[in-house]
Amino acid sequence: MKIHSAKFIKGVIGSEGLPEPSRPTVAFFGRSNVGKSSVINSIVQRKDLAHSNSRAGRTTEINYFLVNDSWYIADLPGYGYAKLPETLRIKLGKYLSWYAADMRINLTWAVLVVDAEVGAKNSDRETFALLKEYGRKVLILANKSDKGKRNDVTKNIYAFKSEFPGAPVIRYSAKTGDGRNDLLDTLWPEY
Ligand SMILES: Nc1nc2c(ncn2[C@@H]2O[C@H](COP(=O)(O)OP(=O)(O)OP(=O)(O)O)[C@@H](O)[C@H]2O)c(=O)[nH]1
Ligand SMILES: [Mg+2]
Repeated sequence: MKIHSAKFIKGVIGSEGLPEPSRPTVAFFGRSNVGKSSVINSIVQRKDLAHSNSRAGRTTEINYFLVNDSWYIADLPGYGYAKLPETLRIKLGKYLSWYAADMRINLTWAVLVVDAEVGAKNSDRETFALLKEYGRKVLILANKSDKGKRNDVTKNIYAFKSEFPGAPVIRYSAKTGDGRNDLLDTLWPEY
């Protein structure tokens, strides 16, 4: 898989204004700060296409990117940010549920980014259950595998396989690019 172009299309707020035309889409779900935007940057090998930062819980819109002029990547707002006020947390949960459920969105894959250093949280399990409920194809991306003790990372990745039954699990690091070929071959095998 070779990526020859990637550009920002638009930020979607609310349930209207999805980009037209509808195209095959790979969407990135995950806790705030788990590295969704960094993973997207590592895929397209651009430093700052998707906005990544250390201030968690900021992004509330869905950022759409067009890759190779043919399919979309969607960078979703992160869930599980502890400091988010309750009302916003509920709103965000509803928003992600809508996205998972709306069949106008042609999701070829929902990539659930989890933290390989700390393991899965309840919010990750809930998001997995939500995606499965709507029949979405889910891939578990164990990001930040460059961090922490090697043994702990290996144990966590092993646990992901039983915590997220039926989903492929890929060991990844947005920082080093480890796992990139594996990920691209799984997401876009036809390229
Ligand atoms: N060591 C290491 N750090 C990473 C990795 N991926 C992301 N980070 C760091 O983690 C922090 C959060 O990364 P983001 O890409 O902004 O995370 P996000 O999931 O997009 O966060 P939200 O948009 O707030 O939901 C940044 O400081 C990144 O540099 C990784 O694979 N390894
Ligand atoms: Mg982000």
